Amino acid sequence: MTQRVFSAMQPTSDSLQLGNYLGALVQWVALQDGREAIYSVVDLHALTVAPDPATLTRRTRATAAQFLAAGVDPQRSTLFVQSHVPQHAELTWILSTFTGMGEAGRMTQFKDKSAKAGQSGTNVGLFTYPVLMAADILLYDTDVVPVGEDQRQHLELSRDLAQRLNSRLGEGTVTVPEPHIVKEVAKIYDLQDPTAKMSKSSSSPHGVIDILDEPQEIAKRIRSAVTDTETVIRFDRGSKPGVSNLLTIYSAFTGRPVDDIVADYEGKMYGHLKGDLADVVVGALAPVREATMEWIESPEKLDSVLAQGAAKASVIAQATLERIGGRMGLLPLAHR
Ligand code: AQP
Repeated sequence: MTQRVFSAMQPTSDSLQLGNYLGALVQWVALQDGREAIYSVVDLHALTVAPDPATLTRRTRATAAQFLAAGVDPQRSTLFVQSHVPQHAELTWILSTFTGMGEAGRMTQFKDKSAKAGQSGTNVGLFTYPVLMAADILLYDTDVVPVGEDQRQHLELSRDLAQRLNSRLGEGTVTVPEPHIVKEVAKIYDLQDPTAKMSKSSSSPHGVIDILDEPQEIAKRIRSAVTDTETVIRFDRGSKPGVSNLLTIYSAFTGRPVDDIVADYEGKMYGHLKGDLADVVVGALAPVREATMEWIESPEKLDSVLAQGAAKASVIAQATLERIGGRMGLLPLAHR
């Protein structure tokens, strides 16, 4: 049987950052070959940060536009907005009754984000966020989930919940998903703080490359990336996190092994590496930026792609929800 792939991103920014692009989106595009792919802009997840309404709407379209611009093909794959398929919220409720308070409380993303926001700024949605993510994945009987390393723990919870459903409600209730994490680009680090992951919601924008940034801005951020006081270009995540991050990005865009790149830069200065990397990144992102703008300038066309995607996704989602509800004893709605 054809494997089914599902993955999603939150519309929490006008532009995806380089980690979203290399850690996830590039894999999404590749996984469309020979598999059935379903990709979503998860706007319900983004509500956990209480976005301004107009901003959320704009970012939802902009995020979908970037998926399409990067190569998600709506002829081959299903692309939809999470809130257009209400079964996500329904399954979340069901799954929350299978989730222990303890296991939800152990999620490091919740611990980090709630520590930053403080008790008054932390909503219940942030706590149940991984349950909604599990619902996203399990609704589609997903075999494979391409994500970055930062999402591994959430995916583990989705797997535990799938196994729990199958053991309580009977084998075959849902498919147990497998992660697809590409080791080399599993984590792209902040250019100013290369021990922290690059993130859309980073406290300082200087360490983040937004894929829609102007070329000069991208070049500037790469040139001012934090390195170290040595002058040798080599890959060593422990003692040279900044240089190693630059090498990872270089390798991801050129498809060349890190060792080959290191060999090319023997005896050269960090400035050479940064200058060349800026050219590589700017060159690779220019067509994505251009195609994104074209989609954003045609909102009707974009909304129509998303509506078709939601219609396709709903059919699968409803079948799964009815199967789970039926096995739990929820009374099926009689046909009149
Ligand atoms: N730095 C990263 N390196 C590799 N992969 C990354 N991803 C995110 N940052 C990196 C992957 O991108 C996808 C986006 O997921 P998301 O939009 O649900 O949010 P996230 O993981 O929390 O990403 P951000 O950019 O840090 O968003 P905010 O700041 O809004 O929380 C996922 O597949 C993720 O693994």
